[in-house]
Amino acid sequence: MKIIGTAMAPNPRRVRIFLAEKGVTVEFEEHDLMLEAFKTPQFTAINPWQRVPLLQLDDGRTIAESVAICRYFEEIKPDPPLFGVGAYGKAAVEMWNRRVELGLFAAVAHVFRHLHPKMAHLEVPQVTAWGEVNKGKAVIELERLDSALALSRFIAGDSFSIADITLHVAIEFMKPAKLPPPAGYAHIMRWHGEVSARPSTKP
Ligand SMILES: N[C@@H](CCC(=O)N[C@@H](CS)C(=O)NCC(=O)O)C(=O)O
Repeated sequence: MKIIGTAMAPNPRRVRIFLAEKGVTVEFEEHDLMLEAFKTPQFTAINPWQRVPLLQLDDGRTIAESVAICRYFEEIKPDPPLFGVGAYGKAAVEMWNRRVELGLFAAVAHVFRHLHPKMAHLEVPQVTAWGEVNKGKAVIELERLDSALALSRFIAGDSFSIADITLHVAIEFMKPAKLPPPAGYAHIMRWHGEVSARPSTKP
């Protein structure tokens, strides 16, 4: 099996961190998304959405979407559990992962994709006003997340989970999106210091 992607792009990075936390090694086939590597007819044939990461199993079946790929490995290797434990724990991780993914991660991605000149050939059309609107949405999400992290060690409670991986990558994505670092959010900074010290999150 192999994972097709661009290693440092945010979504493939989420999967790489997840696998490092699991202690699972999977071949990574690197292509440069900036060179439109995922818009070719060959790649479009295996993923019409033209996005990565994409997990390709030995029998030829594929799984797209970062969370779905992580779910696959959670089922194969349940320890350490990164999708929560028990009814409440699993639901809490799902809730926080979706909140972060649909909230901060999406806002930062829209800022990057709609405002960064290097993305003009990939995000067609770039809508400057939408990029600008998402700067404000990112701030609202940061405020909410900071309040949540005042109450717990990790975003979904006492244990590290996939929701922390999504949040970590979203925060790191702010730099290439040219958003100011979240230095004013004390609880996010406390949490970010701890998560950044984990070997899995080293580039
Ligand atoms: N919802 C998807 C998003 C995947 C995605 O947007 N990947 C970006 C890289 S971070 C991509 O493939 N970009 C290629 C392009 O825009 O052409 C997931 O979670 O995997």
